[in-house]
Amino acid sequence: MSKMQLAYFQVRGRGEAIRTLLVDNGVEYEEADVGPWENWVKNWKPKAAFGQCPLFTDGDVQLVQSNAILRYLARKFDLYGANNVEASRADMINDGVEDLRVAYTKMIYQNYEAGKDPFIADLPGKLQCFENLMKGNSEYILGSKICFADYNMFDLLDNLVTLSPPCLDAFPSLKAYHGRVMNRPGVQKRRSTEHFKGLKINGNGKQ
Ligand SMILES: N[C@@H](CCC(=O)N[C@@H](CS)C(=O)NCC(=O)O)C(=O)O
Repeated sequence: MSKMQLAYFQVRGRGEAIRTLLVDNGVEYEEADVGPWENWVKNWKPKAAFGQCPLFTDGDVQLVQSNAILRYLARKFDLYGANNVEASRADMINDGVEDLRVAYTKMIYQNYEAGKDPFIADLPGKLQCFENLMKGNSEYILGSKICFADYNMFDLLDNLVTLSPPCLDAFPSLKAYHGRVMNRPGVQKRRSTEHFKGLKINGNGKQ
C-alpha cells in the first residue's frame, strides 16, 4: 500500500501540526514539496479542491483544509476522544486555535511591521481563554490522552513563543502544557529531523 502523502510548501505553516501528529503516532508518510510558486500554480493548485494546500492523500482519499486533515487522522488513529463530549471539547478548542491562527497569519503576511506590536499587546486576552480551558487539566486537552487538537494548539503556541518569547509567562497552565507537548519523544523526534530544522515558520520568512 502506498504511503500517505502531505503536499505542502516547505514551511511549517499549516503543515506542521499534521506532520507532528503523524510522527508522534509512528505513521510513515511522504512529503511532497509543492513549491516554488510557479510549480504550485501549474502542477498542484488545479488539483486542490479549494485551490490551496496542504493537500493530503491516503490511498484513494484526497483532502484539503488543514483542520479536516487533522480530523481525518484523528478518526483514523483514535485521537478524537472517547465520546461525543470529548470530541466536542477537542473541536471547540481546535476552532479557537483556528481563529487565533487566522489572526496571526493575517498579521504575518499582511501587516507585520505595523501589526506585530499591537498583535502581541492583544495576546494576553486571547491566551487567557486558552489558559482557562486548560487550568486543572491533567496533561492534555482531554486529560491523559493526546488528541488531534493538541498538535494544533501546541504548534500555534510554539509560533507565538517565537513571536514573543515571554508571551506564556503569565499563563502557568499553558506554559507547562507547551513544555509537556514539546518533550514528548515523538515530538522531539520530529523536531530533531533535518527537515524540521530546515523549515521556516512562514513562507515570507517573518516570525
Ligand atoms: N483554510 C485552509 C487555508 C489554506 C491556505 O491558506 N493555504 C495556503 C498556504 S498556507 C495556500 O495554499 N496558498 C497558495 C494559494 O492560495 O494559491 C487550510 O486550513 O488548509
